[in-house]
Amino acid sequence: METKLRGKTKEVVINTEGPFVIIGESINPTRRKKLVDTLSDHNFEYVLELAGKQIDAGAGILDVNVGFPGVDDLYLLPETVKAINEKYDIPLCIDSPNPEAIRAALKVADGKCIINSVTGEEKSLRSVLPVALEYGAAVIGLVMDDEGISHEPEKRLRIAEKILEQAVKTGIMENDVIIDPLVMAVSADPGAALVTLETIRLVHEKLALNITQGTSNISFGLPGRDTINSVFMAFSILNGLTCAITNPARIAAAVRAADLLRDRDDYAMRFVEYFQGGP
Ligand code: THG
Repeated sequence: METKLRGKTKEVVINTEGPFVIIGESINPTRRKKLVDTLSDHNFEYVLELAGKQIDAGAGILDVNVGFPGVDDLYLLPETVKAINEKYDIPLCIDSPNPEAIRAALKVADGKCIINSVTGEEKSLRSVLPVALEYGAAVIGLVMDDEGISHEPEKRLRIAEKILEQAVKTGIMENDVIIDPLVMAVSADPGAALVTLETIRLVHEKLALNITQGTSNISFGLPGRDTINSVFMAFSILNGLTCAITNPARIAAAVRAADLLRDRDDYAMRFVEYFQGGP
């Protein structure tokens, strides 16, 4: 299964049979005061710095989230997308709970983006899927619905099936649906990682779709976050994860090693290149 994305010219393929794709997480104002301050001033220099650093560290796609209290995302999301597109040729993952802000961003974005995200909630399906169709975007489906977030992998799978069914009914291609099994902090719920891992396995086995996750969510509130994130990433990849919203500077080495060990890196080219040119 291939999900093809594009920047201005550069194509990036998320492929269930191919190397893992890192979606850089850092353009996200949560606990980044400098990003809130600069974005509030409509100053995009820091966003561009975060974009450049993540690309250098191995991101193939960039997540773009400008959500903070009081933000005018209808204005700021498209402006941020424009600023990134002007400087970097890379596909974007438009991360917002507001379908109107997503639409405004897609209207000005280069190439083919990912919408992050739609859920199994009726209102979300109704408002987001037509936007994906209109702009030819791929879409991340979060496995939660009007009843909330289930602790049962089977139930999360059923929501993934529902999102896929509605997307296809809307006219979106099956390979443009990427499922997010939901990663919650293991510090708050000791079973959280196992539920996500089993959901990944089920979605991979039953639907064979591309699967993503917000990897760093797993380690909120704990020390040694990079270690937790890397081990969780390795387990997730083995179960069928094909891309992740995560921090490339801290996890690309583990990801390149996973590709190498799974015979998805001919002659260890990417692995060796990473360590020769890398940090
Ligand atoms: N699924 C989908 N989209 C998502 C998430 C998901 N988008 C947002 C989030 N979850 C993924 N992005 C992040 C970004 C940053 C962090 C975690 C998840 C993070 N940041 C550091 C912190 O808060 O301590 C601070 C930044 C830093 O210094 O690196 O942990 O699950 N579809």
